[in-house]
Amino acid sequence: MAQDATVLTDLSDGMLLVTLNRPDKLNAFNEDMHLALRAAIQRAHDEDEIRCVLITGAGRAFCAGQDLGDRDPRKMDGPPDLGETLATFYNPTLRLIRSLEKPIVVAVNGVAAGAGANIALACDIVLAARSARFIQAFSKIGLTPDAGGSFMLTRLLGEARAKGLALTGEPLTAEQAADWGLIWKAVDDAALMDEATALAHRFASGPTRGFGLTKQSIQAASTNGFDAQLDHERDTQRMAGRTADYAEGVSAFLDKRAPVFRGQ
Ligand code: T3D
Repeated sequence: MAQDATVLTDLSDGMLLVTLNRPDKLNAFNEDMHLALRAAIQRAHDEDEIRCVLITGAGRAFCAGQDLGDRDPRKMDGPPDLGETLATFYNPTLRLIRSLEKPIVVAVNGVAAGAGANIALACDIVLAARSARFIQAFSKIGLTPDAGGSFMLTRLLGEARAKGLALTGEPLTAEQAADWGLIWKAVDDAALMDEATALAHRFASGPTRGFGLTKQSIQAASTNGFDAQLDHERDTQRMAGRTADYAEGVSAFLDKRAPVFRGQ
């Protein structure tokens, strides 16, 4: 693993650890880090051996969103086309995260601002250090929530809290984020990585295809009506019922032993 890379990856026992690695810039996104994160998530799509992803940040922050040094208006000919940068850099990664048929755990080790906060929120299980803060920093620089933030905040919190966070740009503590249902859990700083790693390893030895279908089903529920969702459950359960891991789970229960899931 190249220690100077903007994203570090390490695969162990089915878990791909992905570390955003620009600590001097609070892991803000430059183009290189965008491409490296995307490549890491694409790898998780492509390799059967990877059964869970854990994302965290190097140093004291999780991610401060876009590197604003790359957006200095005094060094540009005219206003940038930020729609183009979203389409080129952020949105493909967000789509890869949401469509990955394997769990993604995030350990938010420090401040998560702008797109950094929203990338974390797009993942499946968000654990955050008690000292971490979630900041919809966009309004402070005249922008609007991106990286899926307008979608996730509104669905997870409702319009009142989504607008409150987006318009004020006030930091939300990890504890408050957990109380509001924005994240899974706030964890003592010293325990964060151990807890996140244990959870990710647990997922990495679980019924991977069932997990993938569960993600799909819960994500579909935010746009489906009740009838459509019942049909969706019928279809996903049909697929889950045909997996080897389902047969193993039921056999293990009947044999009164622990199941050995192979992700098949
Ligand atoms: O542009 C597009 O393509 C559209 C997409 C946009 C997506 C977005 O994410 S827009 C939002 C961009 N992010 C921000 O506006 C957050 C900016 N950062 C902050 O507000 C603060 O740094 C934090 C609240 C995150 C943390 O504050 P604090 O006091 O803990 O740290 P600090 O002193 O402000 O930052 C430490 C260093 O990191 C500092 O560098 P220095 O002085 O030590 O050399 C600071 O400049 C650097 N840094 C922090 N955030 C960024 C950054 N450098 C570049 N870009 C950053 N986003």
